[in-house]
Order: sequence, then C-alpha cells, then structure tokens
Amino acid sequence: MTDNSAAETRTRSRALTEWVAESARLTQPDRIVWCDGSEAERRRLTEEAVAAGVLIPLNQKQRPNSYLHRSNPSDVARTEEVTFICSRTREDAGVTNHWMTPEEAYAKLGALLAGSMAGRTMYVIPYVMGPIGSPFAKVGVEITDSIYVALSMRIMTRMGAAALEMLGASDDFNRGLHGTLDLDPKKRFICHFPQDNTIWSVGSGYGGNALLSKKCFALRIASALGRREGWFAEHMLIVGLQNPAGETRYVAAAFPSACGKTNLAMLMPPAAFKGWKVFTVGDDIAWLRVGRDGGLWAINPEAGYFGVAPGTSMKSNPNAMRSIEHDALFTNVAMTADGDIWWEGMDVPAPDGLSDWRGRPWDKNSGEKAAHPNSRFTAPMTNNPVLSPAAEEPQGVPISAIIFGGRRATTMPLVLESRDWTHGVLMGATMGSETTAAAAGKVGVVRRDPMAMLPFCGYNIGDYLGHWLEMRKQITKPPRIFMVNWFRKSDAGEFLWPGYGENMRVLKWMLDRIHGDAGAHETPVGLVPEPGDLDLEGLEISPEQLRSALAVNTAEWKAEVASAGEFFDQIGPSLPTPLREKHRELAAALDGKAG
Ligand code: SAT
Ligand code: MN
Repeated sequence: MTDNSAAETRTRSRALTEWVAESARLTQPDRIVWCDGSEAERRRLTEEAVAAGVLIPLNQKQRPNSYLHRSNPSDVARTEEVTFICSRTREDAGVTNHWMTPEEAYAKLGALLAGSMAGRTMYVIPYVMGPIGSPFAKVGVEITDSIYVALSMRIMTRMGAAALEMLGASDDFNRGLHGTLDLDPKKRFICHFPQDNTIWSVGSGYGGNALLSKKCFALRIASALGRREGWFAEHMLIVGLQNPAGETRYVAAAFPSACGKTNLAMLMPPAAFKGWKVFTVGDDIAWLRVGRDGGLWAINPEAGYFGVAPGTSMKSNPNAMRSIEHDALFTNVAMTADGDIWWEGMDVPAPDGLSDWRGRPWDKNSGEKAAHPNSRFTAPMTNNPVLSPAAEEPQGVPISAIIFGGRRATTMPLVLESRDWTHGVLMGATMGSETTAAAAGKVGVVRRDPMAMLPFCGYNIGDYLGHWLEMRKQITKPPRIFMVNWFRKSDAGEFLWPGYGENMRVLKWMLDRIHGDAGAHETPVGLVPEPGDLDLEGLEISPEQLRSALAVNTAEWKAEVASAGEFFDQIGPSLPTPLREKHRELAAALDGKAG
C-alpha cells in the first residue's frame, strides 16, 4: 500500500489519522490519496477518470473542462428504502425513518466493506460545509473509493487543505465512509449514526447516496446536531431579492427534491419588474441560526449545485444554463454527436445522432427518454452569474420569510400566509407533494413530506417538529411563514400558474406583506391575496385562471386536513400537542365552527 503522506502529515488531527488507518485496515485499498483540493489534483484525477472510462470528455471547445458520467443503470437516484438512521433506539429514529441498531449496521456494512477496496484507490477528502471561517461551518471527511465522488466533492464543497487547516488538532469532524462495492442493489445501504457523527454508505455511486456531504451530513446528521445545539439544518434554498431602491431581503424555501428549488434560487424577474435583481445564496440546503438581533440567519453550507437537468433551459433557468457552460460534470444526460449535452426540456430540438443516458444510439420514436429523468449537472456556485455576494458571508444572511411548497395538482393555492409561527409550522408539518424521479419508486403519488425533510430528517420527526416550536422562544424576530404551490392544475390538466420567473410576483407580494402594505383576505386555512393584491403588470393570465390558482376549496381542504390528521396519527405521541391543537382548530374552522 502506498500513500501520499505529505498531505497526511499536514493534518494535526490524530483522530483523523487514526480513523483513516482504521478504515484502510478494514477496506484494504492498494493506494491512499489525500485530496488537497488543488487545480493540479483536479487535472490529475480527471485524466485518471477519463482513462478509466468513468468520465467522458465533452466537446472542450463548447464546454471547457466539462465531462459526462454514466452511472450504472440500477443506480440513478436516492434509495430511501435502504437509507437508515442508526440511532440507539427506534424511537430516536421515529416512524418516518428506517432504523437499524448501530451494532447491526456496523457489523453488516463492515462485512461488506471488508477488503472491498483491494485493487482500488482510497481517496481521503477533507471538506468544510459553510464559508471558511464562519461560526456556522463544520468539517467533514469523506473516505471513498470513487474517483467520481472525489471530483464531485471538489465542486460541491470547500475541499482540501482549507478543511485540514480548519480542523487543526481537533477530533470534531463528520466521518463518512463510502464504498462503491459492485453496485449490486442488494448490497446497498446508507447508514447514519448521529450519536457518532458518522455515515457509512455502500453499494451506490449516486449523488445523494454517495456525496456524503450533502443529504447525509448537511441534512440528516446536521439536523440531529442542530437539535442538540439549537439551530436548524433544512432542505431549503436561500435567495436574495433586491428591490429598485437597492434593499435586499432574503427568503428561504423548502421544496421536495425536483420541485424547482434550483430554478427559484436563480430566478429571472419578469421584464416588467424593472430594477429588481435576484441573487442566489443556495439552491438546496440551509443552515439557520438565531442572530444577535433575534432574527434567523442562514448560510448555504455547499459550494456547488447538483441540479436536475431535464427541464432546465434558457427559458426556464438561463442562470443555470450559464452555470454549466464550463467546469461542469453531467450525470446520465444524453450526448450529441459532437460531444455536447442534451436533455428533454432543454428547448432545443433533439439533434440527430444522439446517444441516450446509457450511451446507446437514441431513437426519437422509441418513446424512451434520451436523458434520465433524474439526470443531473454538477457545477461550482462561482459559475453562477447571479451568485449572491453574501454567499461567502460568515454570518449568513437575515431571513425575512420562510416558504414551504410542494407539487400539488389540486387543493393548495398559489400562496397562503400563516397567521403565526405555530400555524406556519403546521403548514410545513402537513405539506404534501407528488413524488418525483429524484428517489427510486413510484412517481406522482401525493405523500406527506414535512418541511420537505421526510427523507432527510436524521431523528424522530415528532421531535423535529417540536424543535421548530421550541426554537421560537429564542427567535424574537421570527420570519413570516408562507406556503406556495406552483403546480396546481385546471380540470383540463393544465398548469394554472406560469411559474419560473413569474414566481417573482408571489415573492414580491410576500415582501410587501412583511415590509409594505399588500392586501390579503382571511380564509379558514390562512391568508390569501386577491388577484388585485398581486403585481400582475406584463402578465397575461385570465382572471378566472388566477382565481382558480388562488382558490381555497372547502371540500378539497377537508380531505387535505383529514389526510394530514392520519399522518399525525402515524407520528404518534412524539407529535407536539400545539400542532395537534392547531390542526383541530383548522378542521373546526373548515366545518364552519369557531376555531
Ligand atoms: O441526489 S440528491 O439527494 O443529492 C438530490 C435530491 O434528491 O435532492
Ligand atoms: Mn435536495
């Protein structure tokens, strides 16, 4: 076994050196490479990945430094069925998580990992989540035998020497051990040990399963740390909205995977919104803390975007298209004959000679998609033309509003404002969304997805909702909470709201509710704008269509509240009483009884 111990000796953390040695004893790699995050290293690893067929160079004139990765066809999305929270007790994991005892998980995955890196290289990837020097920031180290993971982590996190520097001699870092194995789905397990700040993941090379910084650390483990330490780790984008007077307000928004977080985070305001600018702080994850002013402050712990490719176009998200012009990795998209990328919804007709996501010649008439529906781009946030100057702000940005949203064909109006914090938490707790291709399984079924954290909460969901209520005591200047739905359809199955850049109109209404004087009317389920309360300048939408988008239909809501009640019953005794009570009040209000 060889290693580049020059980098190793740069760490003063004995705990890290020992953990790497222990992992190597278990997995038996031929080589150990400590990643330093340098440009020279990126070039060297990229050459190796190309030589091994892991990366395919794209047309370097059209897309400099960009590559395509084709994953194993059985490994294209997160696998929630084999994702476990291995807390000491089943109650600590709660009803919405799969649970395994820590002993069983370490033994089972340990047996699979034993000797699994023989003949392979083990990469040791130190990384920081959060701006360097930020009091929010945390160190993680991922050990992996996947060169694709190593190169992706360099884009998605602040990786390498800076992380070792931040760690110093400390033993306080997230330990992520990832073994690719032979990608047999029967040997796929993603296990989290919140009490040990540890993640073991085997048998998958796919993003959310294998880039352990992302869902595994920054959401599942971090949510558990946040509960202990008094902060939030949330599945939220963070976006800054600058008005023509030059004032910037920030909102954080939680949506399930593949519901347009990246698009909202990079939104282009409509032409009629002269002088407005939108800036991206983050597109997927927010860490939020109470500031000295009693408000909530947020950072984006990541340094890159892992966005859904299909549907991304110059029309839907020009800033994302510009973010992937160079230095980008693509996973499971289609490739053109001249070595560029293509996917459904790119708004460019499919050229002849396309290879599909598996690398086979694509037949337009086959009825099959050329790009996998969950194909992805990975790009550094510094590529984003509208990256917020505050993205590196150590203290984060102050949050004016929290938005919850799902993908709902019915029931949920375009926007709803909560009456108070507990009502807002109830909205988040009971939100539902139709499932998407981001996770393996059936697509298009409505499931309850509290705060879009159903697959990402690292502890008991009832306790998580309790933490949301508990934190209110510290937050003396709470952000206002809203619910949105861009995806409501007419009886004929057409979207009622145009979405994308036009969503700016809804965001502006929210800011005017908080900082200005926009109107709203009371409904049993919250406050809703009248069509005239929205700034509709330059938008062609019929009054009936807008009314349908904003409608609160009592019969639909009775069914909604009943379904949310069933979900609350499943959560059981850990569900906080104030949410139960608010839910009952809501049901009574819909029945026309005083709440
Ligand atoms: O694959 S990821 O989990 O990183 C993306 C997502 O599902 O949100
Ligand atoms: Mn996500």
